[in-house]
Amino acid sequence: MNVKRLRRVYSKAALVTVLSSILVTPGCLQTTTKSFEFETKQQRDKRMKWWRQARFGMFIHWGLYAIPAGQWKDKEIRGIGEWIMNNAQIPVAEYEQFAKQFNPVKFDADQWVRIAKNAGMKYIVITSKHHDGFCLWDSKVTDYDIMDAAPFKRDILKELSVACKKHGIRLCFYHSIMDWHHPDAQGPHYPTYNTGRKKNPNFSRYVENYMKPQIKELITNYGPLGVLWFDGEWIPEWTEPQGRDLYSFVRGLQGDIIVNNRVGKGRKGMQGLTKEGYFAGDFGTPEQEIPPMGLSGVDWETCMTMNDTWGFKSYDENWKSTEDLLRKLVDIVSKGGNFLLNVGPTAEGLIPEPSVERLRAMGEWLKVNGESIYATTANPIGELAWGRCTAKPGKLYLHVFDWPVDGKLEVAGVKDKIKKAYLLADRKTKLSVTQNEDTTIVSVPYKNLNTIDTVVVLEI
Ligand code: H79
Repeated sequence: MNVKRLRRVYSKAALVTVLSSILVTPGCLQTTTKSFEFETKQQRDKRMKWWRQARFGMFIHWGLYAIPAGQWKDKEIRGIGEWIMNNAQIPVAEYEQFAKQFNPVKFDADQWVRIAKNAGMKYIVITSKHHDGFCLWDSKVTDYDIMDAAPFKRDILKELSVACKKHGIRLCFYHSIMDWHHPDAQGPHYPTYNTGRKKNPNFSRYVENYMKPQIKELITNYGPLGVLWFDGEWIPEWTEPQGRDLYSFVRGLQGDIIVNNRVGKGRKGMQGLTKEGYFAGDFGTPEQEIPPMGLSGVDWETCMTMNDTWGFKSYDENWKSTEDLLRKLVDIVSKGGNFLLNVGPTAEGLIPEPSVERLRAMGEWLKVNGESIYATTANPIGELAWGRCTAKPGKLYLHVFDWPVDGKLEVAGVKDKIKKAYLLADRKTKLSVTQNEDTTIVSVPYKNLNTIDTVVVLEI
């Protein structure tokens, strides 16, 4: 949220507080959905608390597109796998046929959640419905879902909600506003569903009679949810007032839910942060990128793929290394953001092995160094040539990517007196520190404990 919007919300909050004390009893105020937009900073901080502490989540893109897996009529289709219906210009009636083949017998919700948990992830965002319109839960307003159209006949989201509760992971849903299947949405825009120009005149009927009832099902039958993560909001049919209305609708169904900024029209392209002015949504959503600098007082989350697709593609082997992924997590957290890292399970229901391996390795590092990630805040001391910095009250965590060959770690920008220094992975060994006006030198062992990121803790 930007400063202007904050001010506006505060002044509205003050006004509502005054009015409500005059006009209505506190009990009545809670029943109006509109009041949610007028929360105080304290109320907002309370609502955002778990999310700001979590820092690391799993994105899951799963749906019918896992069946073609990037291939259509013996041709490899360029682009992200979950866009194949649009990119290969597949007619609705033909794409629907995939539903009859969707039988992911190896799907094990408990195992997926354990993979996320062992990776050190605190929440899962799964595609309840992507742009192709196919629904992974038993929806009462359509037959185009896992229970009615597919042989699998198991409610995937229900099984995940049970497993998430069991393992203490927050369940969240990605939900596409754009819908290439629905006749009142982008279905008739075939052959290019994502035209950017055509408008379906019946779109508000889709919103009121289909999308909102579905969102109500998701929140009431699968909640409480952590986040509703909207997408596909760039279609010309969607407007900011509709976004605000949807935001209020969602918060009205679950007061403490968190909603991303793609609910309305506030996002700045793929950089994802929210534009100046009054826009709905609680956090910015950079996609496949990390903002170049820290952004204090702004909530944001970078979402990213491990290879070059969100939905499974059988021939995409362009995996980022564990080193790259882990340093990206640290870079994001040092700038005050969250990292939502994607997996694209196969049509059989398996998370690809290269993803599992990388997640396991990230989890191992986090088991030792998690204190320097969870519930930390952005770097308070300025850029560091050899790595990154995260902070907690009384502590600085120096994430050393490039270990000093001479054993002298130079740290500029520390104003406070350092009381104690040690490696997070070896708390017993005290490190000696010499402190001048602007530069601090920490004497570290000649060899690092971890070649990807060894964390030095300074207690101040
Ligand atoms: O679900 C994954 C992708 O399928 C989806 N978002 C992630 C999380 C995605 N949708 N679109 N894209 C990725 C790329 C398309 C970007 C564009 Fe635009 C849409 C270019 C023009 C319209 C958004 C709005 C970016 C710039 C303006």
